[in-house]
Amino acid sequence: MKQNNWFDPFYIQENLTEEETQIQKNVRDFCNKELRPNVVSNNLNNSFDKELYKLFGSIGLLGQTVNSHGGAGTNFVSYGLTAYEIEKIDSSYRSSISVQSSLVINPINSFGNSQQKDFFLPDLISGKKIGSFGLTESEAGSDPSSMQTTYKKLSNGYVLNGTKNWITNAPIADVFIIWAINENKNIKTVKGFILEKKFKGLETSYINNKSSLKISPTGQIILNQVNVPEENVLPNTDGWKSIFSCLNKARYGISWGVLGAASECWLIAKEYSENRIMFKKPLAANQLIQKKLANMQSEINIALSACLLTGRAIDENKDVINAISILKRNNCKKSIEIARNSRDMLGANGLLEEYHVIRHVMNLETVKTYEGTEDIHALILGKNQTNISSF
Ligand code: TGC
Ligand code: FAD
Repeated sequence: MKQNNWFDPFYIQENLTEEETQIQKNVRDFCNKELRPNVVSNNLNNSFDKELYKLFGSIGLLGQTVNSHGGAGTNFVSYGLTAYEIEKIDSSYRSSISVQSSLVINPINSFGNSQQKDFFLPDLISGKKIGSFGLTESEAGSDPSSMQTTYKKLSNGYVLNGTKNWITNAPIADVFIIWAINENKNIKTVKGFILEKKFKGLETSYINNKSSLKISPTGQIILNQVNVPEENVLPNTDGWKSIFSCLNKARYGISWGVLGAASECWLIAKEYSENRIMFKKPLAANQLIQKKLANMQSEINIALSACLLTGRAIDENKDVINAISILKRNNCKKSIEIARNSRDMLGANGLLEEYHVIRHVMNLETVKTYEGTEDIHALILGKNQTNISSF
């Protein structure tokens, strides 16, 4: 009988297809070669090189589940494994891929017409163009239905006004998916628009001084009387459902991704505690330390198993709306706990950037917040269980 492995007790690797295993290995090799060497200095300098998008595109990491316009056409388990490997390095890089794939390429592919797909998808999938997704506003975070960004119908298109806040890639994007409501508040429709950087009246700004997700550029999108031609409206959206369907895909990727960050922290803490001598023996010889390691091993592996089951269900076209809220909520919560405990096990050294753990702790504060906070996902699950909305 094969000996049970402490790192993979539930035989997750054996439950992957050859193609999934190969994709995971390719992404891991890419990350170690291209991302890992500079991650500490990039984080310290808030530095993101836009050219990275072309590299992501060149190995099929953008819109990877799309099987046209240059997309790799992989399944959703492979997309999850990609997020897991990338977030081992830094949540910012996973965010770059999540936003471009789930929140920009996906809505154009799902709700766009063939001209829009032919025009926008090849450049977004190859990484020649960078995308952003504008839903949140200063007064509309957990409750996006309170948004104030409006569209007004003109004879030959629309005019948009408003400000989107806390938007990943806003300062560096070429393409902006913008969600807006009718300026006539009696008409309750929300529409999606594809804007381009060159549109008159569209401006962006950086949010400076973030202590978290520092490599990822975040900012505002300011829309001042922006004229948007009819051909830039996403024609096949179904109101809020369409917006949430994009979030579902991003939340699924995040659920795998945070386990990558947690896994890194776990292994760093394990190695450190095996080598650090205190009270004349390795830290790892103490029961309290071993309990922490056991908790990390358990939470990560249980969560990974649930991610794999969910990925398989998505690939079988099943509704996974509850699974995604459970995973987004649980995996972020457990991952930040693991990162904080790892930081604690490294003592003062855990505060140093070069040990990587403190960066993951800080990043996970963002990941826990965006795409529905822990409590918002609890309320979504509560609503679905009881049929009573608390919102
Ligand atoms: P509610 O009445 O619940 O729903 C309105 C309509 O939408 C449907 N729906 C969904 N459909 C598909 N998937 C889902 N997950 C869905 N959730 C809801 C629902 O059935 C309904 O359809 P219908 O036909 O009955 O009209 O709407 P609500 O206003 O009560 O919603 C409340 C709530 C809390 C669920 C929602 O507003 C929410 O999820 N808030 C969290 C906001 C959020 O996640 N924002 C994310 C912004 S993007 C971002 O953060 C990107 S970070 C990316 C990165 O850098 O990685
Ligand atoms: P709030 O909604 O003000 O919530 C504050 C607190 O109140 C939270 O703890 C929340 O759980 C709690 N709360 C809220 N409502 C309730 C309730 N009914 N009951 C109990 N507790 C409640 N958005 C985009 O559209 N596109 C992006 O690309 C994007 N990128 C982001 C990148 C970063 C780095 C960050 C930090 C955010 C990003 N966001 C983006 C925005 C993100 O989705 C929002 O921050 C998130 O939805 C939470 O909204 P908020 O910050 O306004 O918090």
